[in-house]
Amino acid sequence: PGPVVCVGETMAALAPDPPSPLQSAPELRLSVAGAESNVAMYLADHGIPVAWLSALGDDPLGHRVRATVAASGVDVSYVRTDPRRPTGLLVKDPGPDGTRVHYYRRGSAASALGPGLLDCPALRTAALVHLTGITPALSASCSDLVNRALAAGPGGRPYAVSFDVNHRAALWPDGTAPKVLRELADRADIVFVGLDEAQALWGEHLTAQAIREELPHPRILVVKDGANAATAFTGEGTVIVPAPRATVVESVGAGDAFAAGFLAGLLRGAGTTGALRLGHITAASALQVTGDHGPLPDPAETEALLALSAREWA
Ligand code: KDG
Repeated sequence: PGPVVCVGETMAALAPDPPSPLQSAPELRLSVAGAESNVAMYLADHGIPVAWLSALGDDPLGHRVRATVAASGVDVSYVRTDPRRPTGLLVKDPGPDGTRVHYYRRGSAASALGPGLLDCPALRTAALVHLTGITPALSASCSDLVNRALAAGPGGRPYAVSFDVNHRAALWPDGTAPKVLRELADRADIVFVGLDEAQALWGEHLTAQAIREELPHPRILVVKDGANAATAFTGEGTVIVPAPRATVVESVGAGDAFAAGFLAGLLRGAGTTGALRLGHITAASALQVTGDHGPLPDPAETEALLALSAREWA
């Protein structure tokens, strides 16, 4: 297959280190945060050719983001540099009730992206385009970009689209997220959504099966239930793979890692069960680190995990 193309904003990220409330934290760690570039970096770790499409400011943080994503083996040659707009920033505020995220991204370089990005040559050979529900919330032009990427002409789309719902409540102050994200997700080929995320968006008591009824069209729908299991609904039926026990240092980035593992599994022909397992294995790498991107197990260990019988895995 041609390479995967991940499209979306990546920001510089600041977080108190060690974790403590921002108001009094003595030191902050600078890193990089972006759901789609996280997916790209994990795909590259799995040996899948992948490009990341976005825009960054012509500023030191933008240069740092570009270099960090490139260092993971992702093709960043199509990332635009916008001389007039800054790179976005995310600041984490860990507190007793979890970590709150503060965004400084309005008017960022990536928020000015629009449907014109889809003329990028990288998309001519792409087998799969990965998008998330973050992008349509960034600006009207970003929303147009996602809508256009999901539009199917008479002959269908030239590439498959995967879409991670990635509901970020802070980005949807007008309350339109449930409707917009359901409509977008239902037009994608492959969809990832968290059980709790779907319940917050579309109904507190939804089961995985009921979420499938909300999103009947995607060829593959993956409903992730955190440390319990992930369920894939496909044309051939429903597959549930329990999550292996994992050490949890910080869960941010685990959803992106799961998506990358699942997509890598599909692209390698591992089948639905193998793809779900590779999703869990990759998510476990993200759970073990405070940043979004942790090291994968070595390939031999991964192969051994994929070869386990269902009973040995669970
Ligand atoms: O997906 C994990 C974070 O890196 C991600 O949430 C940051 O892209 C991000 C966003 O917009 O919140």
